[in-house]
Amino acid sequence: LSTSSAIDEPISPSIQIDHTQLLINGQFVDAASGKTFPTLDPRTGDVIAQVAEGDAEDVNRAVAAARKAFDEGPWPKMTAYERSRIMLRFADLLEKHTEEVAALETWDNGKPYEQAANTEIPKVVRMFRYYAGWADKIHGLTVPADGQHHVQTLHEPYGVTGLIIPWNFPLLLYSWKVGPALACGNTVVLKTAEQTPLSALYVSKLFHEAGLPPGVLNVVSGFGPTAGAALSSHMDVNKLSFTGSTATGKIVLGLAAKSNLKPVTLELGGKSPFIVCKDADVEKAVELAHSALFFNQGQCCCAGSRTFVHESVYDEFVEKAKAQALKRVVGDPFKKGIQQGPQIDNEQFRKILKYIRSGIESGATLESGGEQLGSKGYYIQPTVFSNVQDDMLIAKDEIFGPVQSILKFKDLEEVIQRANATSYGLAAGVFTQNIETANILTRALRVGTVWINCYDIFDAAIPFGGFKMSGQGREKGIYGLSSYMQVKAVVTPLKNPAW
Ligand code: TXE
Repeated sequence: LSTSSAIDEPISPSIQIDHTQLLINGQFVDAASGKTFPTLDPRTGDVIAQVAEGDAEDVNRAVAAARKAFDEGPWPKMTAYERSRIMLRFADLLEKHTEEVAALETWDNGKPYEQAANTEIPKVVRMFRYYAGWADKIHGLTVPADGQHHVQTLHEPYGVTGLIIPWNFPLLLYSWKVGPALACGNTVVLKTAEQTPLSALYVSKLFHEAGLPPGVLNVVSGFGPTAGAALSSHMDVNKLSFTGSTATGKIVLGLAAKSNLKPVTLELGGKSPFIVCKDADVEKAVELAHSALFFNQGQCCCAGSRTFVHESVYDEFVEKAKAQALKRVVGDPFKKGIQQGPQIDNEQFRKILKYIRSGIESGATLESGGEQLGSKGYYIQPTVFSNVQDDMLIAKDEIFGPVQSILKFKDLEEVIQRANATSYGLAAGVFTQNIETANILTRALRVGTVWINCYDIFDAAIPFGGFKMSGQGREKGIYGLSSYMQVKAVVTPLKNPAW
């Protein structure tokens, strides 16, 4: 395993924190209560900055600003082309500031800097360009209804949207929601995760520099039960989109129902099967199963967290998966070549170690890792379990950490039944050289995404979302766009049907 010395001496990121207040109506302001909360460096647990702590009163202020920006314009009243131009200018500015933004993301979240700078921020830029492209291409239909009427549909924005995001991909998920919401002409109140408030404030400032009018995009940092709940139950929010745990998703949906019945898009947890068939390219399957689980410290909703391997290649697979985990480079995420940084916070760190203990106690075979790495911060060794059984907690719950569980299967029917025997249904990986097998599995798996001989392909145009308790609605692509607009039917009598 990588040594812990690199972990004990964190590199100082060369960036200063400029924005820690709430962003309401185009201005950085303190919370009405004057309260702040610390945001922590996952490498050490030390305080990075004190951030304004928004609650219900601040959400009210932000929603009022977003309401005014929607009702009085100029955002929905601008031409779609003008909106698109502002989004494109923002994407250019963001691209120019990739290094600072990636540094903030790494500092606040603990993800490898190279991952943030080379993969995630470019994807955020791409997402805004993608949705900027849609802004002036949103069309209604003319409808050939029975009777003497001209019928058309208008695709209109909802109004004020409330967007609640988690900490695992702070800016990527910002782009998945803010991009389509703004492209359709909505205004936004965004509630960031309490663990990672910094990058959204920084980039939202850039958005205003790109020409975004005040009030169109408001950012409230704060906690779930206060700021998040106030946004979910607000009577003047017209649409809600939430990404986070299934438990909190249920609360948010309940608050939306009890208040004004606002529609809700939910992207929730997962326990995604990664199925390696007997005819798979084992080398490639090992490599991709490894990244499907360990990417982003295992903190992915679609992590391939149940690795099902056919009995004929099982021993070879386990041996290679173990070797791969032992090679994984863990350390200070600001260092070059680092593949894995610390977990987000003490709570997640404790939760993951508890699951590892439960795996050992329930009789799974610990092939590698299993412990904290270093003495500071929230680093965990890349951990691999084999001989995992379906009824073990590590095979049932979302661990959200660097813990791979390998299970053995005998035939297709059996693996389909076991893969589907979960309340989640976010994604699946299928590894086979046989097109028939791929087709059977693809259709049988009750999940929102199937990756065949690949994993974690996240193009802006590809829809993403869950079956069952992994969520409702879709994000990204044209499906994601439709979550942010409603359809109005317009019916006009035809005076002279003969024409
Ligand atoms: O999630 P929460 P947490 C899973 C993962 C993780 C677990 C807990 O298994 O271990 O969830 O993480 C806001 N009303 N995922 O506690 O609570 C909160 O402030 C309104 C999977 O961090 O779901 C934050 O902004 N909002 C997931 C957001 O919800 C509330 C990503 C997510 O927090 C609220 C993250 C409330 N009552 C965790 N309570 C994924 N799908 O990728 C909290 N929030």
